[in-house]
Amino acid sequence: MDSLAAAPGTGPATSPLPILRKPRPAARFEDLPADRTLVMGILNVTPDSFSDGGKHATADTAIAAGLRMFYAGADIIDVGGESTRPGAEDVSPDEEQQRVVPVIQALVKAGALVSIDTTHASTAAAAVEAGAAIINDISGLSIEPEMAEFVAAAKVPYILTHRRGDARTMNSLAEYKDVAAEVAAELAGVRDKLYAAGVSQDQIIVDPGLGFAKNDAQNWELLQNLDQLDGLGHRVLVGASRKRFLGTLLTVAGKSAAPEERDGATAAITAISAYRGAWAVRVHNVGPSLDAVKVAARMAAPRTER
Ligand code: PMM
Repeated sequence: MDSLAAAPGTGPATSPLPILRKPRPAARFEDLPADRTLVMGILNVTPDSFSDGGKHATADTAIAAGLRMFYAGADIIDVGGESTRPGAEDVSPDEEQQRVVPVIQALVKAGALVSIDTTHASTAAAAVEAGAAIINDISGLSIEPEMAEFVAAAKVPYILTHRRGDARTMNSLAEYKDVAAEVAAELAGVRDKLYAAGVSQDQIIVDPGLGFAKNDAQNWELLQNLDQLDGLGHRVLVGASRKRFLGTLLTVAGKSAAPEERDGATAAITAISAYRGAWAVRVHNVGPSLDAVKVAARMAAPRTER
């Protein structure tokens, strides 16, 4: 099975599962490096995600892909079972859990730190039970407000992403006078709901939600004004990877670049975000972003004597 060949140093292919390394102690959020920007690898276990849809439709291929990212150096693997692209169909929490739980269990067993990309509190709970250490909710509590109580009780970090509307309506809600100020203010509003539920300040990671109810120009404006998000006083995550505005930027002969052709531009955004002090970036192709983080860290280091 080709997933076995993919993970380096895994020994002979005697097991039907791609997990051949010894289980490692569970990775902990507190042990993540604090001296550089982190790289979160995206693992969509869905038949229809916009940039890698269908590639990881089964648990085995998803586990192999997650292990490849982990062994390549990804700090966090973000596992999602529901497509977030505009117009995507809803997936029931049951089906979502069937997709993600075996994948999370296998990655955690291998020693990876896993986040769960979900808008459903029951899926967040099942994922945490399976070993996930971070909840990544792109709905910003808007689909299931009870997520706030779960996050408070579970005491796990929560990624609060800015979005207006849902996958069906968000494109029509991209109207702002000052996109960075409004995104920061709307995030602060949801953050206050998290506080009211008992979530602590350092549990919250904020994300501008590039592409979620933002047009191309608004995405760039947000990236130019990331410091407005810093002002909220939380860690900041940037998720630009392979998004449409990069395809538009790289248009050749009137043809937008395909998602897999956007990894160079993604790594450039990683370098800039890292240089500006982002806590993490969320990317499909982890290798170039890991290099970009190293470049940014070196650039930011104090000048050495000649
Ligand atoms: N983007 C997508 C999905 N999940 N989560 C966070 N925190 N931030 C994002 O920008 C984000 C996300 C959509 O992209 P994908 O379908 O390629 O995962």
